[in-house]
Amino acid sequence: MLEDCCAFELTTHVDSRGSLTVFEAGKEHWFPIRRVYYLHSIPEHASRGGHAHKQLKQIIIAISGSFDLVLDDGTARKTFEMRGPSYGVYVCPMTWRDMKNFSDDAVCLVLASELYDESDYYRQYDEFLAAVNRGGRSA
Ligand code: T46
Repeated sequence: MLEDCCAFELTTHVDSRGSLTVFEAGKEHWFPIRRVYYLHSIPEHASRGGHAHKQLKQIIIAISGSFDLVLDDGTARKTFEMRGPSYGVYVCPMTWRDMKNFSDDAVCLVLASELYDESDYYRQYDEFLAAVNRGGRSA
């Protein structure tokens, strides 16, 4: 459900040398992290995402630059403006995501609950919607 996805502030320590932002298990976490990846060198006008996950939980952070993250649970849609490295969004399972409007310097860090598994993806929106209408169960 879209209301289970949420934006949150990470703790940032700022001093004369710059800033240090912390993501610490036991505080800002919804799951044990099993995989980390990041999107970078994204061409102008490119979009990414365009899929949902059956089980995977993720946290998305714009550690550099900016982009828009559009989340859709099959009934409602919400856009998160990812504009800073101290701001994260928790994306729960069964949420379609599209990412667009990347700035030149955008780097998107993703903390994921599971290893990569292509069978966890819905890459066709109509299949995703059908699963939502079945109550989130796989075909
Ligand atoms: C998501 C958004 C934010 C791997 O081999 N291992 C991995 O861990 C991942 C994430 C991808 N891949 C391969 C699969 C494809 O051949 O990398 C290629 C590009 O993946 P994809 O088209 O899924 O990339 P995005 O940016 O559209 O989506 C990714 C994640 O897949 C997705 O879970 O939420 O980033």
